[in-house]
Amino acid sequence: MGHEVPDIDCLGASLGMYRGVKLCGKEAYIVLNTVNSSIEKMMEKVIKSGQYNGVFIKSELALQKVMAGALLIIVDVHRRNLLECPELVDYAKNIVIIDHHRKSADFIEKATMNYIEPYASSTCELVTEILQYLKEKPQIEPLELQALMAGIYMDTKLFI
Ligand SMILES: [Mn+2]
Repeated sequence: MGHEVPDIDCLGASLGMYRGVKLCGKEAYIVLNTVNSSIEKMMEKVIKSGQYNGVFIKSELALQKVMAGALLIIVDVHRRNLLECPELVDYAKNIVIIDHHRKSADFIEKATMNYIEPYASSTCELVTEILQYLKEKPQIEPLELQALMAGIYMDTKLFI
């Protein structure tokens, strides 16, 4: 799960971690309630590819999965009130946060693991790094790589 009104860094990081979890042999889902204009183009590609049917789920289904013990991975945000679905935090037993924003006072304290690195260009950069450590020569779909690249590209303002 990312933040509300997700941007391309958020979507790229979500797709990257989706692949990471799949590479670990586990089921994975991405929480997304509505598509906004900044991720519209990428989501069109995602849907067109036909590879992600049932992957994007809404808050209600995510809540059920979290209540059943699913690990909650939060990307590109670490403040409860900015989440796509804040309630997930209340019910998740295990939470991992991956973010590049400067830590604010109201960060989610109950997280099992925090990877908050303000010196990283983007969450996509952090996720790209994680993928390399998850598995030797990870097989990542071209669309997911595109999304990760797009996130880095956007958050660095075209690498500036
Ligand atoms: Mn970002």
